[in-house]
Order: sequence, then C-alpha cells, then structure tokens
Amino acid sequence: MLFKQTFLDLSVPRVMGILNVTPDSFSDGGHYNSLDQALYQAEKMLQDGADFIDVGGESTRPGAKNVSEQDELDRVIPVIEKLHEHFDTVVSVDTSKAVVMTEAVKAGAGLINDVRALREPGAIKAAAAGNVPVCLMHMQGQPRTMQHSPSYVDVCADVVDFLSERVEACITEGIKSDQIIIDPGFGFGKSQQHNFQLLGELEKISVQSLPMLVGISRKSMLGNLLNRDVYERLAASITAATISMLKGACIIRVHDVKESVDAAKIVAALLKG
Ligand code: 8Y7
Repeated sequence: MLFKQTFLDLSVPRVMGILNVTPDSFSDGGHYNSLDQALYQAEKMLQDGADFIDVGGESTRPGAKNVSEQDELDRVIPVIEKLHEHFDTVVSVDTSKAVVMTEAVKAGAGLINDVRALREPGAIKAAAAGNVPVCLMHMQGQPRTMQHSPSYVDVCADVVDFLSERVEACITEGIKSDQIIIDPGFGFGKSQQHNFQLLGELEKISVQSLPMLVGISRKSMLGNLLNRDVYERLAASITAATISMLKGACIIRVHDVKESVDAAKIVAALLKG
C-alpha cells in the first residue's frame, strides 16, 4: 500500500483532525489560539482516534485577510514542535508559503497540506527539499475572491485537469509520486451546485491512482443546504465524509474527530467485508 513504510497505510480510511491556530478561523471562533489550548485540543483529537493533526495558521475562508510570513511562523511552528515532541502522530502543516513549509518540516511536520497546490513562489522546491508527502488541493481563484463567480466547463474534468498538471509539476521538481495526495477542494472557488456535482461524481476524481483527501467538515455547502449554522452541522459533516469515503477518499479532514473515526471504521469494515 502507498506510504506503508514511510507514512501510514492508506488501505483503510484515515482521519485528519483540524487544528486552527488562527485568531479568525471560521468554525472554532479562534478558541484555540494559544499554545496550551492548541495542545489540549490536539491531545483530545488524538485520544478520539485522529491519525493526523493538520496545523494551520492562515485562515482561507472566503474573504479572510492575508497573513504575514512571520505571523504564520509564530502561530504554527511552536505548535508543530510540541506536537512532534509529545505525540506519536503525523503532524501536517496547512500552509502555502515556502518558508513556513521548510521551517515546519524542520520542526517535525510529516505532511505539507497546501490549498494552493504548491503554486506560490518557491513552494514546490521547498516541499521537494523537505522530502515529506504533500497534499495538492484544487482551488479556483484566491480565498479573498474565490466565491464571487466560480465558473467551470465541467467541474470534475476541470479539477482533474488542474490536479494532473500540478502532479506533473511536482514530479518534474523531484517529488516522488508516492508522496503525493490529491484533493478536489470543496468550497474553494465552487458554487453550491459545483460542490454537490463534485461530491456526486467524486469517484471520477482520480489522477494516477493517487490517494485522495477530502475536506467537507462544517462547510457552507452543508450549511446552505440545511440552513444550519456552523456548530449545527455534525450530522451533515459525517454524512458527507461517509459519502466521500465510499467514493474513494482515504483521508477525511474534520473538526469532529470522534464521530468521524466511527464513520471511518464502519466504512473500513464494509470495504474489508
Ligand atoms: C481544506 C483544507 C481547508 C480542504 C485541504 C475549512 C486548509 C477551510 N479546507 N485543506 N483546508 N482540503 N487539503 O473549512 O478541503 O476547513 S480550510
């Protein structure tokens, strides 16, 4: 199986817990922005069965402001160091900045999760030098404006074309294909209709049989459909994660780890049986 020796066996679905260390992150209201609170939250997610902890210091919600390199480093590096020191888990760094990637890997990060798919200056080279797996996510536009007027000929085909191009760019720069994960990027430059079309045809999102990560947890596509605010989207999040796993996602990126791990175990039993 992919990653088995160096990383994690992805033949069963895995759960990535979200740890936002942004003061303005949309769904935890910035409750966990101090180091101790971040570690407490991470420990709880690991007790609940998370396989990865994704540490992010830049809010990418629609309309969010850009964060400086220094602010991002100050937010994420101490947390990554402590997680690496205290816990046996794969620490993922959610960043698009080359310097943050380099410093995060030095601090112990074992995965780079980039919503910009390594398109920022120096990012591919930093990731290749870091020699850790990368997650390449599809996004149309930039976070500040991506929801203004997303447009596609065919959302699934366009996402696959984009991810194929990014995978090739990574391989050209020396990233091994067994260190690449793809992600269709729910909510990133996509209308309500695009998001559900993508979910409905998720099994078509495939590039060189690479593993796929999906993040739908608490996203607006669920809230818009159900008219529920962000803390009332648990059932919807688990349902969407379950659909994603059945359609091929092998990592789900979630806020509600305990419930998601239960769902992942049911799917694992089903796939095994
Ligand atoms: C995703 C993500 C976010 C996602 C990957 C949120 C950082 C918005 N969403 N990374 N990041 N995939 N790989 O709602 O869908 O968590 S931020």
